[in-house]
Amino acid sequence: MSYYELPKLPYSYDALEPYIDAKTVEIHYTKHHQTYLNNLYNILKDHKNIAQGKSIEMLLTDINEIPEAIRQQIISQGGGYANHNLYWSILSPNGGGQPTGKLLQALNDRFGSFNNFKEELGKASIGVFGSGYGWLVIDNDSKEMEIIQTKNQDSPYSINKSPLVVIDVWEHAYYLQYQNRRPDYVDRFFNIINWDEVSRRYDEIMNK
Ligand code: MN3
Repeated sequence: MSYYELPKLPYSYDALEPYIDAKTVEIHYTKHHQTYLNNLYNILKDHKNIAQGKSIEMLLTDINEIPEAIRQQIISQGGGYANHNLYWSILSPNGGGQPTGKLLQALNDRFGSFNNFKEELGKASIGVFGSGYGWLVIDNDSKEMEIIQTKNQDSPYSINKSPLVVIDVWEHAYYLQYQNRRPDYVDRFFNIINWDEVSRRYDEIMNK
């Protein structure tokens, strides 16, 4: 199953400072993310046919085809792996600001303004009760943008949505630096969102 790999972090551990501290990035990536992948490997070890030729996104999209005995484990560990793949990829030390072009237009159309969008995604992320995520997604049927919350490691792919932006609000994502101040972490998260990458994803999803 060498096709499920830990994606290389596209920046150094300290690159996201002062918004996310180096120790948090290192532990989040080398321990939490890696552990989801390790656990996924262990589950699939005895079910090699399930993952044959399928990306993790495909596996989560067709989650009801997974045998019931291991379905929840795939949701948790496969979701944890996929959610973190996306999380690191949409962050950049050169991020922040606003997107441009079609994505900005779409955000303006859907949410009234970029600032309204920010406020709504922030509110949704801060408001997750317990561990989970705030997301900007595109519904695969309507192609409408939506802001949603998920719990634990549940994936938007499993509810027919394609993710654009993810804010991890598990405590492991911010506690070392922000302790209980989740709103501060979420607020500052917008300074490191890689809008070029999000725009690339937007075009890819809309052109599918
Ligand atoms: Mn996490």
